[in-house]
This record gives sequence, C-alpha cells and structure tokens, in this order.
Amino acid sequence: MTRIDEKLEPILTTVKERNAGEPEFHQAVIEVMESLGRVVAKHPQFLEEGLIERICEPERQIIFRVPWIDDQNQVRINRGFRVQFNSALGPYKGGIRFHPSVNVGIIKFLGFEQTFKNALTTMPIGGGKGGSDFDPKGRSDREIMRFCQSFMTELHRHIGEYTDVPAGDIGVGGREIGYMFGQYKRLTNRYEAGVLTGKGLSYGGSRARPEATGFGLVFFVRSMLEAHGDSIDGKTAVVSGSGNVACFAIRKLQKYGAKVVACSDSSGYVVDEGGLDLDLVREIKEKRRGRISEYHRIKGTGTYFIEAGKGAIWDVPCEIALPCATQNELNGKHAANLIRNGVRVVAEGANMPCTPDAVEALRRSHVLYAPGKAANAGGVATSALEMQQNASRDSWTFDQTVERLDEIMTNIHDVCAETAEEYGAPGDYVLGANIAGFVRVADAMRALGVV
Ligand code: NDP
Ligand code: 2IT
Repeated sequence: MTRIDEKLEPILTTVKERNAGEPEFHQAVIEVMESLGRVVAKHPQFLEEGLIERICEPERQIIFRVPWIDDQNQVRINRGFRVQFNSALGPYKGGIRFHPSVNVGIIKFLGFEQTFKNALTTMPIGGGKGGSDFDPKGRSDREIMRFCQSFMTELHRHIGEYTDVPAGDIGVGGREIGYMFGQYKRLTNRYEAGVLTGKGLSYGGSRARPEATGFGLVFFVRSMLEAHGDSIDGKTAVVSGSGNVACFAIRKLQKYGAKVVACSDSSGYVVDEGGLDLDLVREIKEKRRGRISEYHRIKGTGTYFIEAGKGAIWDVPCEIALPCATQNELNGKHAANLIRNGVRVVAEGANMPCTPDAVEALRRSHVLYAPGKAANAGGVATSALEMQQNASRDSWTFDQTVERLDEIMTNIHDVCAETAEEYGAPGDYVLGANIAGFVRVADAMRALGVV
C-alpha cells in the first residue's frame, strides 16, 4: 500500500474524527493524502500554512427537509444536501445526485473530489456537490416535478451564477434540471441561465453537454493509449452502467473502432458478443426507464444477462474497462480478474468506482489506470463552457464545443502525465491528477489569505 507521509497523519486523524461514520469521505481524502507526501517534501509551506487541513474542510454544508406529495396524496419527506466545498477558483460547481444511498458523507466525498477535478479543467470553478436520498425509480413524471420543485424551494437561496452552480449526476438529467430551473426562475423572478448547467437547448443549455462526460472519458483513454504507442481501434471494451456517462462513452468507443460487449445497471449486466446495440440500450434506459435485462429479452441469441450478485461485469474479458456507474463498484477481486484477462486500460467515468485495493492492484500491474477526477472531468468542463455561453449570451455549434472538450481532456492528460514525471512517478496518473489539482487550488487559497 502507498503510505501516508507521517507529517500528514495528524491531519488525516482529525478528518476521521471530525467526520465520523463517513467512510467514502475518508476514502477520498486518504487517496489524495497518499499523493501529497511528495508535495510537502518539495514545498513544505503547503503544510506549514495549514492549506492541507483547510482544503479537507468544506466551506459550508447545508442539510434540509424536502417535503412533497406523491400520486396517492401521501406526504413524503426526503433529505436534501448541498456541500459547498471550496470556492478558491470560482463559484462552487458540481452535480446533484438523487439516489436512496445519498447521505452527507457521500456528498462530501463527491464535493472533495470535485474540487480537484474542477481545478484540473483550468476553468474558473470551485467545488461542490448536492443531492437527496430521494429514489426516482418508478416515480411518475408529475412526482418527479413536484419533488424537484420542493428541492429547489429550499436550495434556491443558497445558489446563484456567482455563488454556486449545480448540474446533474446520478438520477438527475435534463428533465430534472428543467424542473429545477423552472422553479428557480419562478422563485427569484430572474432568468439567470448561469445558475444551473445541463439545461435543455431550448432554454440556455450547451450543445454536447449530455455527451461530454462519456466523450471526454474516451478522449482521455485515447490520449493514454497514444502516449504508449497504442490506440482504441480494434479493442474489446466493457462499460459499466447504462446511464448518461456510460452511453456516450460507448458511442465514442464505437466511433473509434472498439467493440463494446457489455454494460449494466443496478439489476445486473448484459453481454452482447457481437457488440452492443447502443440505440436499444438507450431506448430501454432513457425512453422506457426500464431494466437492462430487457436487452437480452429483446435481442436473444448471442446475448446473455447476469443478475446482480451472481457475477460482476468485470468477469467479462476486455482490453478497455470503463466503470461508469457508481462508487466502489470495482473491487480488488474484480481488478485481479481484469488483469488476468489482459486488460490494458481502466479509466473511471464514475466518481471513485474503484476501491483502494483495486486501485493498488491496477497501479502495481502494467494497466493504464486513470482516476475519475481526471478522466471524467469532461462533463464539468463542458458545464463551464455552458456558463461561458450563458454569460456571453452566445450558443456554440456542436463541433466547436466538442473540439474545446477534446482540447481540455488532452490537456488534463498531459498535465497529469507531466506532473507524475516531475514528482518522480512517471505513468502514475493518480499521483499526477492529485498533485496538479491540489497545487492549483492551494496556490489560489494562499493568495486569498486565511478565509
Ligand atoms: P445516471 O443516473 O444517468 O446513470 C447511472 C447508472 O449507474 C445507471 O445505469 C444506474 O443503474 C447505475 N447505478 C447507479 N447507482 C448504482 C448502484 N448503487 N449500483 C449499481 N449501479 C448503479 O448517472 P450518470 O451516468 O450521470 O453518472 C454515473 C457516474 O458518473 C456517477 O458516479 C457520477 O457521479 C459520475 N459522473 C457523472 C457526470 C455527469 O456529467 N453526469 C460527470 C462526471 C462523473 P440503475 O438504472 O439501475 O439505477
Ligand atoms: O461529477 C461530476 O463532475 C458531475 N456530476 C458534473 C458536474 C457539473 O457541474 O457538470
């Protein structure tokens, strides 16, 4: 295991004590701390000035009640969260997640990661994250609307284009952003387009924002392979999840000549040996809001479905594996399977999908491994492009936007690779991403004084 520098141990102990019972947050902090030993060895002032301790403490945490009425006229109560983690580089920026597993520790880990990810994009955005333990599964469109309106009725007083700019994440897509933007507009009587990103095209959204995270992830994979004299063309790939990030990663992989043979949802995974039919996946998940097992029922021969708990998608042999569902979905055993089956690249579309022992195994092997804060930054980077278009009351073409995204992802790849090299660990994208992201945020924090 990578060790935490002994000078950083007391900070980690405080983080654990102060945030008891929040294992995902501890995990995210430990992962960054493991990289910072090399930074404090070179630049002890980061430690002396208290910047590392300060960066681990969110600037503000908001927890609120979200009451709403379901279609049976029953009153329901959920809990809403917004963690405004760090605003040294710009307004807090990060998605909103609706999933029953959401709690303050999960939102905090996501906000912490977001701070470094946003710094890597070089765009002027700080880090934040929000969400609710609301479960959208099986809810009618009207229930979703009432929930989003109630959620925004409280959230609106904490956000704004210069304060905090939420977007989507798990369970929050274009439909939910539309309902939340409508309620924000009504409550504030302002058409403040830059307050939310991931908006629809008809009311201030950016072209290519839906595609951005998945496309950006594959641009990052392309850069990693190119840097090692290889390419995506002809490779077999497996992508977990079948939501926003997964679907557009699949599309771009296919465009680059990969064969994507499996994807999943929380009910299990489906394999299509001939290569997945993405239109069918999207029809099932986006239009019918159904289960991925339907793919096998519809397509039949050459496909199969394995229920969750009876196996993992990482059992399927592949050269490119992209976890694009949720945190800790790929563990040490899965990593060992992938390595045994000859995987060449593992890049995180989801936030923290690999457990620490999986990361350790991948980094020890010859696998090219990219952490989420670098590889999935294309979504938030394009959100920043959306803010830019809103501020200038402009709207760019699809190609123009994707071109900018490609440049940003290529740059993130190069900065991570160069930083890893500079700090004596060539090829270690984890170290490169953590150090490059940290130094950007910490430098700005220092300039702003003790605030
Ligand atoms: P979606 O809601 O569109 O899709 C999520 C997918 O992951 C679904 O297939 C879902 O299955 C599956 N999933 C969710 N939770 C679990 C779970 N606990 N166990 C197993 N499967 C699960 O979300 P996104 O595609 O937007 O997000 C996916 C990941 O990417 C998340 O980690 C998110 O934080 C990250 N991300 C998203 C960005 C974005 O722009 N949207 C940007 C950067 C990162 P089911 O349908 O059964 O629920
Ligand atoms: O995890 C993420 O980077 C996102 N969910 C996107 C955040 C954003 O503000 O676009």
